[in-house]
Amino acid sequence: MTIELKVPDIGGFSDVAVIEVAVKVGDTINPDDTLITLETDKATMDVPATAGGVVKAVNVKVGDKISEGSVIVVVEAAGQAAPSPVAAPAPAPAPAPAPAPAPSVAAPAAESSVIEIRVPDIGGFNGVDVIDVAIKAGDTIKVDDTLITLETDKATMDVPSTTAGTIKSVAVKVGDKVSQGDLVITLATTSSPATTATQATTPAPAPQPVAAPSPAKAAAAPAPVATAPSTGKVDETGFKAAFASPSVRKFARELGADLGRVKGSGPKGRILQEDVKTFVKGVLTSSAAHAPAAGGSGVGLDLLPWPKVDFAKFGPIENKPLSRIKKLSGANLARNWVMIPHVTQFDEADITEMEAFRKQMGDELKKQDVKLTPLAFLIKAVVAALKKYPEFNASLDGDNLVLKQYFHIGFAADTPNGLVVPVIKDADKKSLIQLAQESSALAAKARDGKLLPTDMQGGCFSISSLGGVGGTAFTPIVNAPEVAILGVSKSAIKPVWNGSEFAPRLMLPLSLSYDHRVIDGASAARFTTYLGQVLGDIRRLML
Ligand code: CAO
Repeated sequence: MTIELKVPDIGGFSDVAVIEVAVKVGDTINPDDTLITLETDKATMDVPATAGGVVKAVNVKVGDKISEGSVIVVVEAAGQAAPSPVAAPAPAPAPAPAPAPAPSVAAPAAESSVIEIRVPDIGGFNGVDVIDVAIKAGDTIKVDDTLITLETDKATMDVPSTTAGTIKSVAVKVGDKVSQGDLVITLATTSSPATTATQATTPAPAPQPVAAPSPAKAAAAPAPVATAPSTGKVDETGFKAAFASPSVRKFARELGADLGRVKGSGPKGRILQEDVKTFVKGVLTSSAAHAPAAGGSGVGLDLLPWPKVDFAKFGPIENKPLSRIKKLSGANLARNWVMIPHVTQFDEADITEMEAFRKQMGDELKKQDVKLTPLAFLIKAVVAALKKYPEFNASLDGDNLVLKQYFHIGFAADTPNGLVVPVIKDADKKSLIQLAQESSALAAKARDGKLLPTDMQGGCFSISSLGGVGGTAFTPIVNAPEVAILGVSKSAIKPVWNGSEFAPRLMLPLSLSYDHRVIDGASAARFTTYLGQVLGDIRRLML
């Protein structure tokens, strides 16, 4: 059904100037989205849509003079709502309406054969970026076809369709931020009404993470430093006095931009949306070059621009764009590397007896289909060390240290999609066998790309074990907002002096990187020494 959205009663004004047009043909709009901004000699006012749908025609342009009843846009309406044909004026900026709580299920719309597919449970994340929209209105899709791809700061995940059919409308676009329950598409189903009714009450499957970034990336909670630098404190007086339309004010509020500091390029110096974007970009660029240290200690950095070299001048080259995951994890690794003053403490643990016990138990446990690797012992030993040295189980929050009383241990897992860091929750309450079972189940889930965001949340401390691969030592990057990470390399038999002779012992190399703002070198040495004692004599774990 097509609907004309017209200029509503605008307080008796006629021939009012259109100063902004916020929509274009092909846009999918929701009720309350701003269509145009009008300006009288007294005020500017946004005219919001009262109906959602796809914009088929835009009948006004900037500079037009319009009055009550003029047609603004023609939309192809989505869903069953019979909208008022007249848009309502919004002379003052209104806060964005909170998204209506909606179940993460496909709910039937007006006709039993048209359903809505909404964002399912995405692990408690809100305002998640839409980075890809794989479908468009008119497409025919099958169950499990990817609709959109979302990206949190921990993972990207595809949202699949729960139902087959033909897409009537798409409610999201790249760059949107969505939360559980937000509408993704409306769909004319190809299933029978009976099937559709069943599907309508079936929860949509949780989105599948495509991959998550390296351990330095997958943090337990948002890092103490915002991912995007703040645009500064908003001066309310300056904000109110700024010459800008309500929609631009709302846009600036959403971005936290101080309108009083934005230079307007519109008629009579009016601030346009583009001006706000330029202002925010400027702040972000300068913030990146003067990045404050995590925790707000305010250390500034003046970085030289990246060298530009024409490599082709020196020999043949091939350009290969970085993958999205590499770009994402790279940004986080760079932040953690630059903002955290890292020190790495190296040590060795004598695991001769531990390995003998593991092998002995391993043969017994194999019958129960449990594979006992050194990782389970490492998790146990790390929990014991975190209990003894609580500042390692902490996060910086400004000038405060948040000490955690729970023991969730992350471990880096190498997968075809990249590195992910699943987290074993309440590791202190689990036996060696349970830790072995859970770590191998999580590693298998990671390799199959089936980890959920919740599987990667809440970590207190990370272990990065390259023991199964090789190497003698490395310097892992702390997984902010954690304050330390244990790197483990391949164990090797070495001659160790026992007071009277050299004895062959199996030595496990440990590389503990830590945030020197929180942890002193002596504490780190005590931590790895204690780890060595525990791994050297695992009976200590029972003390
Ligand atoms: N020294 C010697 N051998 C070791 C070892 C060590 N430190 N750690 C594991 N091994 C052995 C295991 O005993 C196993 O041997 P068997 O097959 O003969 O029993 C073999 O290496 C392979 O172990 P695994 O890798 O399957 O199991 P795991 O529990 O040790 O590790 C996991 C699981 C998920 C951590 C691992 O598979 C992995 O992905 N590691 C890579 C992590 C990574 O890339 N880190 C770098 C991140 S950058 O900081």
